[in-house]
Amino acid sequence: MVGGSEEDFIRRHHKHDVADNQCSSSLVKHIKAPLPLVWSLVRRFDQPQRYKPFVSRCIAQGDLRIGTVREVNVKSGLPATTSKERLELLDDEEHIFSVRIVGGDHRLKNYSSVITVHPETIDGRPGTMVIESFVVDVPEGNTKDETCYFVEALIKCNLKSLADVSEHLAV
Ligand code: A9S
Repeated sequence: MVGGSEEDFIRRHHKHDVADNQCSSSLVKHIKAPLPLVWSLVRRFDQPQRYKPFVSRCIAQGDLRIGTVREVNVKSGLPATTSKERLELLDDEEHIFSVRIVGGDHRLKNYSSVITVHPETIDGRPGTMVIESFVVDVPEGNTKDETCYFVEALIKCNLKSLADVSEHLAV
């Protein structure tokens, strides 16, 4: 369900140029924790494992500047072991975080994602709306739907974990 303001934010920050051989989608998560706490987790390009359940290890060369690259190792049981990712945008004013995958032994080619966080009130208390969108090539032998379903399932896990970690820290 995409509410009014969600659509506006998606239109403004989550536009991706989607080629014929690509798929793209966006997901929204409402978290019962204040924006600064949620953003402090999202913005740590060097430590995705703070909330991402599939990441076992991450090494980032350098600091959180545009162009910094991280080597992500993921847990066993997934269709990959490593992912090499570049920080594309980290805006601490607008709360926009963007990463592009530039390598790894997985099948997500030309994957890039944008996360924006927005303050909101949930049950009369400070909350955060997180919007994450992506665009990725559809691999040979897969359909757009299969690819979107696969990536959306992983992002849903990441956003659920981000909510759990944030709400646990917020008590
Ligand atoms: O981690 C993210 O933000 C999003 C995704 C889709 C990451 C996926 C992944 O790390 C696996 C979990 C290993 C699945 C990559 C890059 C490829 C996969 O096949």
